[in-house]
Amino acid sequence: MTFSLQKKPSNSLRDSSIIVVGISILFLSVSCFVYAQQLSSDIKTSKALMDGFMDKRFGMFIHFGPVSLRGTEIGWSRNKEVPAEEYDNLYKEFNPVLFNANAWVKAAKDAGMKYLTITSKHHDGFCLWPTSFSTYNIINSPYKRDIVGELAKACNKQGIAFCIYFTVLDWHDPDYPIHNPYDSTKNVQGDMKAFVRRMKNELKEIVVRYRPYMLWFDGNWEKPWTKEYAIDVYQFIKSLDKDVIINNRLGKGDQDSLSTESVGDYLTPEQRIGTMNMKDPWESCITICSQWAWKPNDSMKSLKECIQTLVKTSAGNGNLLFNVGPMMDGRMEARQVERLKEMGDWLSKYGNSIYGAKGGPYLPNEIYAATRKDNRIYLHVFERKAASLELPSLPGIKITRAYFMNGKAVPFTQDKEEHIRIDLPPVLPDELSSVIVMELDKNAERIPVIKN
Ligand code: JFZ
Repeated sequence: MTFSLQKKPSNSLRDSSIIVVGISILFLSVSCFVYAQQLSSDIKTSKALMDGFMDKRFGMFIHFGPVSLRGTEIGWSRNKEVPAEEYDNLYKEFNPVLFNANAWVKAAKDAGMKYLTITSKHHDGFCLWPTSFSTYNIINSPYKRDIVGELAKACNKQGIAFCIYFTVLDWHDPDYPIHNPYDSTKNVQGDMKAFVRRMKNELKEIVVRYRPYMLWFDGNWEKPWTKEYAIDVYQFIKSLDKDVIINNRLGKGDQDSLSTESVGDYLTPEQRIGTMNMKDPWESCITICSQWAWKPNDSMKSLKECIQTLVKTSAGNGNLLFNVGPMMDGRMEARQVERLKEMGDWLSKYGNSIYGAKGGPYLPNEIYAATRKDNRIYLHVFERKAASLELPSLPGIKITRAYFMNGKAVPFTQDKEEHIRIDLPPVLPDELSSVIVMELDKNAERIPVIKN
C-alpha cells in the first residue's frame, strides 16, 4: 500500500479502502470515457466482410415513400414545395398497388447489381415498415403492406444482398428538436434521449426482423446528433448482429474523408465519383435521374454516362450505389428499368473487369480508367483521341499480352524507358467503354498508384 499518509492511524484501513475504491471508480470512468470516444477494434466490421462488400462494386439505391404522390424531393420538399401539413398527410392516400418486390429486385439483378438499399425511413419520418414504435408507418396507409419485408424476402430469393437506409434526423418526430430545416423559429426543445431510445428500438426491429447486410445511415449533420450517440448506436447494432456493415454517416464529420469524428465502416461521397483511395472503402451514391425520389419527366443519364460512372468508381477502388425513385403506383419507370438492363448487358460482357477488381494503378481520366486483378490490368478506353494511346510506365513490369476483352489482340510497345504505347483500331469495339486486358509478368494488384 502506498497510501500511508493518514493522520489517524486507527482509521487508516478504512481510509485507504475509500481511496482505493475512489481511485478505482476514477479509473473505471476514465476508461469508460476513453472507450466511449473510440470503437474497440474487436466490434468494428472485419476487413474480410468489407472486402466482400467492396467486391460487389454495384448496388441499387431506392428512395420511396408517400412523397411520390407529389413528385417532389423526399424529405427536403416538406416545408418547401409541399406545406408540412399537406406532406404529413400524404400517407393517407399512399397506395402503391403495383408494387412488386420481385420486379424491383429483378431490375437490380438484370442491371448486374449485387445489393439493394431501401429507404426504410427518410428525413420526413415515414416508416416503410410496420414498426411498433411509431404510428406514422405503412400499416396506417391504405396499402398496409410491409414493403421493407417484401423486399428483404425478394432479395434473399434472388441472391441480392439486402440493405437498409435509415435517417438519423427526423423532422417529423416531436422528440427530435428540429422540425423545419428552413425556419429555425419552428423548432422546439425536443427530447433527444427519448428520440434515441425510439431510434434504437426501431433499429432493433429492423436488424432482427430483416437481417440487413448493411445499414446506410444519413441525416447525421444536424447539431442534436453527436459522436457519442453514434458510438452508442454502432455498438448497439453490433450487439444485435456483429456482421452488419455500417456506412460513415452514422458518425459526424465529412462524408468523404476519415476524421476523429467518423463512426462507421466506409466513406459515402454523394452525387460525385469518389477520389481514388486504395486504403479506405468507399461507395458513391449517384442518381440515375436528378432527384432521389421520383420526379415526373426527370432528366435521365445517358447509357454512356451510366457505364462510365460505374467504370470510374471501380477505377478509383470504390462502389457505386445507383439510385432509382419508383413512381406513386409502386412501379419503377420503364425507361429507367430499360437503362439499367442496358448496364447489365454491358456488365455481362465486361463484368470480370469490375466485380472483385481493384481500382488503378492509373488514375481515371476522361480518356481512360483502369482496374486490376491478379496479373491483369483492365484498361477501359472511353474515347479514341488518336491512333495510339500513351500510358505512364509501369516500373519494372513487362506486359506479356494485350487484347480486347472477348476480342482481338492489341498491338503495343514498351520501350527501353518502359513507356507504353497501345495501338488502337480505327473504331473501338465498344462505344460505351472498350476494355483492353493487359497481362503482366507480375501481380498487378501490388503496383503503387501511378499519378499521371
Ligand atoms: C442525403 C439526403 O439528404 C438525400 O435526400 C439523399 O437521401 C442522399 C442519399 O443523402 O443527401 C444530402 C445530405 C446533406 C445535404 C444535402 C443532401 N445538405 O446538407 O445540404
